[in-house]
Parts: sequence; structure tokens; C-alpha cells
Amino acid sequence: AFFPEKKVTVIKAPFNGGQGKLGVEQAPEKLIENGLLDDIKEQGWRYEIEDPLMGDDWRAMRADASDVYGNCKRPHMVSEGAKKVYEASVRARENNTFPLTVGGDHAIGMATLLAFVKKYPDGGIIWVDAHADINTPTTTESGNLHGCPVAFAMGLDQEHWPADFDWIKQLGHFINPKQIAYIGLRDVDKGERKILRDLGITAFSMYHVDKYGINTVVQKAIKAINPSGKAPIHVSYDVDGIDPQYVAATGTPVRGGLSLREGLFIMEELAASHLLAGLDIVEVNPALGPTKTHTLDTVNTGLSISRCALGDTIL
Ligand code: B3U
Ligand code: MN
Ligand code: MN
Repeated sequence: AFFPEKKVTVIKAPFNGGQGKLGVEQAPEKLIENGLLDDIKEQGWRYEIEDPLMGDDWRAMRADASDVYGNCKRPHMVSEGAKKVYEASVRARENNTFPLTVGGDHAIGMATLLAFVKKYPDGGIIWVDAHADINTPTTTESGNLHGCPVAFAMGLDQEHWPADFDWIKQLGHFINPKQIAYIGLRDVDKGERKILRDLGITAFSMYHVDKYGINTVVQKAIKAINPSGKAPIHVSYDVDGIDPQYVAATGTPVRGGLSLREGLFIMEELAASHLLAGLDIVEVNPALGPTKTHTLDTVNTGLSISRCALGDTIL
């Protein structure tokens, strides 16, 4: 087991700079209010909390209209947020605790992935999402950096990075295209498709989930990123991978997603494999539920993902 001490580091990442909508920064508190920490204890883990974004004026950073680079929105803010989450994530890895990073928007995924591969250069990554989040500063149409974290973690298109991201170049490591697999894709931009194809990245869209079933898809994904069968696996879980009927309170819902059970099965299977070595839960936006019930459903889905990851939910 990778975590003999059974200790979680809950990394709060109330970050909203990777996209345009306010409210996603409320998610860590909402998840905690609704039982995230109690669940962790209940499942036999100890925990500590890291709050790496505390103390900075993110509101002011967000309001800074000069923070643009070409098409990219708020590169300085995103770089600062990602750097702090990276540092907290590295600390958790050094202490051999299980990093559970709670966003916030998905821009911080570049940080958790880079910290993961610093510790485990041959680790595997599963990215659950409706979107591929592999736009580069050149391909992004929206300019929202939560659509780009995988490209930054891979070091793609570095010549066109805003200078704010120099710290990533200086780390001396990136993730390799062979070590990531996607599940749940259904809204992939043209430029992203080309990147996925050119780099031969393993990607299971909703078509593949329907065609093979979720169990086969998870087995294939694990095999693709972890040929030895022994490497640790980090999951970056964008809740919009799950269908909006269960997850309405998110910034960019896309119909035709994973059922709640398919979404949870991914985590149950990884927990059962004893390879799971870290989890991000991102893009819950409590401000966007059309009703309170929708918001609570979404928050509860986030909590279920965490429980399936950390616990024995299989009986
Ligand atoms: N690919 C689009 C849309 C998007 C990506 N991630 C989310 N939406 N959540 C983009 O903006 O890059
Ligand atoms: Mn998404
Ligand atoms: Mn995402």
C-alpha cells in the first residue's frame, strides 16, 4: 500500500481564475460543511488540512484587467494559484499522505499532476472529464486556462507560454503523454483532438463507455497508463464528467455524461486496485445550481467520489 499510515492531506483550493464564473471558489467549504472531513474519519483515515491559497488577495488578482497574455485570461493569477497548490501537493507527497485536492476550477490540475510525477515519475493519471483540458495558449478558443492544465503539465507549446509559467519549465519534469488516460470525454475542441491524436493519448469518450461498458473502459485505462500493474495512479476528477442530471451545479455542463454509478464505479475500482494515490475533485460550483436541490445533489456527488476513493464501498 502506498499509504500505510492512512492519512489524507485535504488541500483546499478555492480557486476561480481558470474560468469566467464566480462561485466555484465556494466548493471546498461547501463540501466540508456537508461532511467531507467526517466521511474521511468514518472511513478510517486521519487527515490534516492545507489551505495554500489563504492570505492572498485573489479577488484583486481576478479584477486586474492587465492580466492577459494573447488569448489567455489571467495567466498571472492562474500561475500563482497553481504554484501554491503545487507546493502544498509536494509537501503532502513528501509526507506520504494521500493528497485530496478540492477545487476550485480545474486549472489547478496542472499543479497536482506535476507534484504527482515529481514523486512518481512512472505513475499513471486518469483524467475524468467531459473536456480534455489539453488546449495550449495557441489552441485555446475561450482563453480560459481551466481548459489547458494538461498541456501545461505536459510542457506542450512552451514557446508560447506566458512568462508567469516559467516556474513550471524550471521544475525539470513534465508528465508524459503515455501516462495519462481520459474517461468521459464528449466536448473536445478541434485543436485538442489533433493533440490527442498526434501524441497517441489514451482517451475513452462516452462513445467508448457505451460501446465497452465502464468496467472494460476502466481496465483498459489502467492497463494503458500502468503496464507494470504496480504504479500508483492519480485521478483528476472534474465533476462535469458525470451527467448534468446529477451534477447541475458546474460551470460547463455537457449532456450525455457518465451516470452517477459509472462515475462512482471508476473510483471504487481504483480503490479496490490499491493503486489509487491521489485525487482532485474540481468544478463543483455551488452558485450555479438552478435550485438548492441541484446544488446539494452536486455537492453530494463530490462527497460520494471521495468516499468511493477512500473507502470500502463495495461491501
Ligand atoms: N474546451 C473548452 C471548454 C472547456 C474546457 N474545460 C471546460 N470547458 N470546463 C475550453 O474552454 O478550452
Ligand atoms: Mn470539464
Ligand atoms: Mn476539467
